[in-house]
Amino acid sequence: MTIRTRTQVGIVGAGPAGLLLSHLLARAGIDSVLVENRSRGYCEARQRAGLLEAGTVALLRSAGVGARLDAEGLEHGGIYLQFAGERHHLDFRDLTDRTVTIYAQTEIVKDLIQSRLAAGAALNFEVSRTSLAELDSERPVLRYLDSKGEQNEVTCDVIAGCDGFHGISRACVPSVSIASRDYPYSWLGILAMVAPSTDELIYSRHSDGFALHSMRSPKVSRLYLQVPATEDIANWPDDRIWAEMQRRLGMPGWDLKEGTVAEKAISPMRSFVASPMRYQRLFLAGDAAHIVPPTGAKGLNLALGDVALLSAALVALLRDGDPSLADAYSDTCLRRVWRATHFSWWMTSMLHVEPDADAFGAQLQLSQLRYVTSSRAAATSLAENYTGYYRPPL
Ligand code: RFL
Ligand code: PHB
Repeated sequence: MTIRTRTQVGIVGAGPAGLLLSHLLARAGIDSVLVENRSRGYCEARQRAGLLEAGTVALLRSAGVGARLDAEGLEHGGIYLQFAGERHHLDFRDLTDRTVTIYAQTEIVKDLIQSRLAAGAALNFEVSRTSLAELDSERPVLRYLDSKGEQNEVTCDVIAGCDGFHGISRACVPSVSIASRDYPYSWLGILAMVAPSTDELIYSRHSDGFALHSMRSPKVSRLYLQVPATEDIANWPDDRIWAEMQRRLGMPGWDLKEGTVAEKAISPMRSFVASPMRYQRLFLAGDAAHIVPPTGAKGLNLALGDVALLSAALVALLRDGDPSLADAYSDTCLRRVWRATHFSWWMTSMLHVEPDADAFGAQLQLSQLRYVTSSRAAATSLAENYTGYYRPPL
């Protein structure tokens, strides 16, 4: 037997994009049904992003889900860029009057799930066989098997594909066009149970490869190492990871504290943009439409920025009968996405060692690093992109 229901917006995916969209729509009186193929526990534990632009912080605050972020987030006024044995500070407050905030994606997801469930929202975890149909009709359909194995069919006004890079929604946009780059390296990321050894993030270009010292809280550090694209995590016992971190991040007179490695994983690096981000009554948002390498810390910020635009567009469309924002949605998002795509590619290219690097490539990177740490104009350009060139609408 098929369970048939009706909603205004069918949302695929309980990542930050899908969850914030369902929250913003509910605040405007629009109902939604959200389906997610993983468990709630899995979504709340998946280690990913950690750095929020100023505009993203303002967006979460204005959406009424900023209380724990305000209490626990770590506000940073800059970053360190390290290369050729020197560590330089870029002061974002001075350069742009803006800051960034460390607050883990896992915490945003927990805050949003809690707030949605407290409001009685329909969040369906552990679904399977999600599929979309009748997208070019007035009533697109979302089908899935629920966690009990029952067939469900939800008739919607609109469907939002917030199902990440490996989801099903993007393939439902006919003649979608893809622009992408794969990078010849990956990031090995660890979560370490040790207080951060730095007050602000350190991005280090070392001749053995890139390293990043980030953090999650005053007691937990998050660190990354550039490794070959095809690297196997089995080749990286904890003592090898720490030895490499010490080599790539070390500076005379500065101590990198080591601790228990609670988690480690390797992620590939890719730039990918799908366009358009809409087909009739299907709208894509977040990683379902675009991904960036993590060097610029843009992925989560772009995903939340997309749904800020999308929720405003859907409220205008479904409540007021005004299609203008929905019609502009894809172009508006893609302008922001391409700015972040360029910035992320540029940061990545400046800081990573190419497997076939020659002296010419290495000297260009060093020259660029010297330029952004000595020219106020160049530093300001980095700072305004890093802290968020486009702000999401509030
Ligand atoms: P998500 O988070 O991937 O969520 C998509 C959800 O959809 C579900 N799903 C389905 N559900 C039902 N049916 C199906 N057929 C489905 N297929 C998939 C998935 O299970 C999942 O729950 O996408 P969303 O919401 O667009 O959010 C995007 C962000 O997660 C991503 O951009 C960031 O994590 C990227 N990122 C960073 N972004 C930043 O802004 N700042 C950072 O500091 C930062 N660091 C990072 C990162 C990503 C990383 N990795 C692992 C890729 C660091 C790393 C290491
Ligand atoms: C993180 O804390 O996970 C993080 C921070 C900055 C980046 C990438 C990842 O550029």
